[in-house]
Amino acid sequence: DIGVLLLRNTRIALEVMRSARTLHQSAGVIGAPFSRGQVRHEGTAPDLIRAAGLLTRLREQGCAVKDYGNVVFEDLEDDEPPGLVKRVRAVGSATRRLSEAVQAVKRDGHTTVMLGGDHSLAIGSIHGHAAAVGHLSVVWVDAHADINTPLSSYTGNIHGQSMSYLLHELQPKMPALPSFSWIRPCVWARDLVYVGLRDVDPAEHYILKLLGVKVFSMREVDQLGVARVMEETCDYLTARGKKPIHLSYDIDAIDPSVTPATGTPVAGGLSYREGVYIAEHLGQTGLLSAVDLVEVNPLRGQTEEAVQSTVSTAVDLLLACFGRRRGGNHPPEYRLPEP
Ligand SMILES: [Mn+2]
Repeated sequence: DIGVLLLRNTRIALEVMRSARTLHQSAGVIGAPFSRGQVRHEGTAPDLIRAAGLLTRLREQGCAVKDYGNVVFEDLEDDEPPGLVKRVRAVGSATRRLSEAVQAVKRDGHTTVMLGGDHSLAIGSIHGHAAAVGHLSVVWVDAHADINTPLSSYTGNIHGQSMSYLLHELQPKMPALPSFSWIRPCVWARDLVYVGLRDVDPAEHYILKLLGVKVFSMREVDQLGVARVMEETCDYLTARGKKPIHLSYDIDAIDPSVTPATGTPVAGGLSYREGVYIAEHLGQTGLLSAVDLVEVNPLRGQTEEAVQSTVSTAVDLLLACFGRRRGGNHPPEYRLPEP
């Protein structure tokens, strides 16, 4: 009867949760509603991703979850007019606050889940992660390389420059920006892998070649298949020792037919299945220490369905990072009920 079924299912859920605790899976979730240099207030991506059940579903699959809420950013309305870099003070301040928030989550022992917001936030997220744990590997899944320097950028958009602030090798090419003086570069080019690129500026291509950065563009995904791309990614990153992995996942890496509600969609992206595979694979390494899920932008969805599809894909990517398998999961101590 229904009562027995409910009891049994509750017991299964408890067993799943217990088994996950023995795996020490725990997520510390931070919302960062900040995009294009501005604090966002209504119907933001972090709130939509939570409303789509991210926390509940992580707990149901056995992951301990602590929600740290949204970072409170300074609303710098009187930012300097755009020059070399757009809204430089606002972004400098926001990324600094996020770096501090990420450090606090890492001190509590969780895998950080940062819900953006735009990809400039990775400056703060990666900086804070490295400040807390030291030497990192970075897997940057994106249609774009986001590695322009402030001087090579055509647009002045900081969300297209994030990696340049973080890479040791690029520091001689970086102008001094007052609001960014707190940042210490913390990633070496050999510890960075890109997956999914298909819209790379000439200066970015030059930088990637100059520094010898490992890149699996959509061409390599087509050529090798996503399984081999991820195998090679992890072999490359762990060849000189196992370091914590920072996954910076831009939703625009996925094809815009699946995730249309994003600021800079580019045709020819990862399928839903390839996108999930990447998250599953990195989740299985046991090294995943921080995840950014950025560039979900409800304002850019043409329809309610477009926003829903984008948000639910973001949730599925995060569930895959924390152990969800498409072939199913069960706790190791599960036993079939006896008649
Ligand atoms: Mn990006």
